[in-house]
Amino acid sequence: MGRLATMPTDTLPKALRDQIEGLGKADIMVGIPSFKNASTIGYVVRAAQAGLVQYFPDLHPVVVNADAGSPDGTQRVVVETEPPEYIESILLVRPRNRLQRISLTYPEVDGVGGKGAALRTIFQIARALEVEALVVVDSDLRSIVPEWIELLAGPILKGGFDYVAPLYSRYKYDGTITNTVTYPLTRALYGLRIRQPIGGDFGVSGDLIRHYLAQDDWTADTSKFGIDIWMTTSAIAGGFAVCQTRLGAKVHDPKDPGADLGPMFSQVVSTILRLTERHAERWLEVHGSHDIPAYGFERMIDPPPLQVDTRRLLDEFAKGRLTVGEEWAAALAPEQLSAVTVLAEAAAAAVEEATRSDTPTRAEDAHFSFPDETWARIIYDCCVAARDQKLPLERLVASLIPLYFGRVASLIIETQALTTDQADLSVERQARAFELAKPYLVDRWRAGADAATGAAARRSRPQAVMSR
Ligand SMILES: Nc1nc2c(ncn2[C@@H]2O[C@H](COP(=O)(O)OP(=O)(O)OP(=O)(O)O)[C@@H](O)[C@H]2O)c(=O)[nH]1
Ligand SMILES: [Mg+2]
Repeated sequence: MGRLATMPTDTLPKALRDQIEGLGKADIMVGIPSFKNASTIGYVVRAAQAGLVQYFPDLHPVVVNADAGSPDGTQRVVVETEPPEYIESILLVRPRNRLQRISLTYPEVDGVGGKGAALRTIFQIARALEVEALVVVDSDLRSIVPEWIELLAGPILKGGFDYVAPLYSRYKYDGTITNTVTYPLTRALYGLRIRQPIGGDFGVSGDLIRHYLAQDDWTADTSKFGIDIWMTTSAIAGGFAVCQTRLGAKVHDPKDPGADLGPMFSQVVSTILRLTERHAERWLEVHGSHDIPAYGFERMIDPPPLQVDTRRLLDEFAKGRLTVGEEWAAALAPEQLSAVTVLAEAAAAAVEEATRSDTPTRAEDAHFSFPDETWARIIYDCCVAARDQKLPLERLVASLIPLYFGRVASLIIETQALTTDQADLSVERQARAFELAKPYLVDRWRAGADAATGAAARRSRPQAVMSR
């Protein structure tokens, strides 16, 4: 395999490179990042194998699991899952090439491990094997079926697309980081209505993989959960052809935003703010938004419900006044700061009502509403504050978490009696609010940039005088 010697896989450890060399060539790859997913990954591997065998019997397929070194036997499950021959026998398909499958422990990137580090290894392997299409799927999926592989790779292999984002129905309280930040912000900034920019299940072309590996903006957050928004934004900013594919319902390990999603929010939002600054030239001139091509049959499936502790969300928001009030004052424009102060008071009152011993009111029934426009402007204030380095990015984003909790609580209160489809209308309404408020962002962005240039000019003036 002399071919591989020239491939830039050199940041991979030698043992890994040997393993990759043993794989030879591949046209299509499914990459599965994992961390303690022993109970669910076997099903994902079987579905991926079945999809490759059934829909791409003429290609050279490979399945790669990049695991964090999970102590629960995740990797053992992967290598012990029924082999491709089993799939061939149950599907009655005779593929032209034998499917290969490996599970490896991925190396950290600059000392940081996480989903993004796992995906970086997956990209490196995909590049070394010169695959035409890479499909990435999460290892905690319950609703994946073999067809997902076709739906995610088809637009690349048959339609000439480079990036395929998932389109699925998620329970109305699932995907709250997507619904409140990444969807409306990506849509308003770049003008593309990508409904699930951090869904976790993607198709990527060989060209885009090479582009990813050539970027020089990898950070610790990208090595963790910042990876999904980094992939989507880098594809858009790089001018790659992006589409969506209809996968049905997303069912996976449930997460309660108030309890589980703080760190993920920080990693995702730090990344999107950083990229907003980096790609300002790509979005400053964009007005409005448009749909992007969607692929696949529309199915009607209802995802199962998810329990969320609304009282806790309101409480965390109210407590933000004490814990991060100073950061709010530094990051937010005066109108947003006073709106937030009033809202946090209301949240505190709702929590008190909900904990009363005599006639408690459920937190879901509280009169509490966090307006779309206030939320959109808060996010825009944070974009500007991050660019101006008003605070270290970590502190800025940490102070946004209680506000996100307040915003999510408001959406839950508003949509509790609605179906998932109906609740989606609130997310669409909010996305339009982001578009309508975009001139506010552009004005602040340009004014700040002028001020920065002016300040730089003023700083350099005395020198000019001296040198004269
Ligand atoms: N390799 C690796 N994979 C990870 C790590 N943490 C999470 N993952 C994988 O990343 C995927 C997504 O993680 P989840 O915890 O399901 O994230 P989620 O909150 O469901 O995110 P969404 O599905 O985007 O809503 C899963 O396949 C995890 O196994 C990690 O530290 N290392
Ligand atoms: Mg998940």
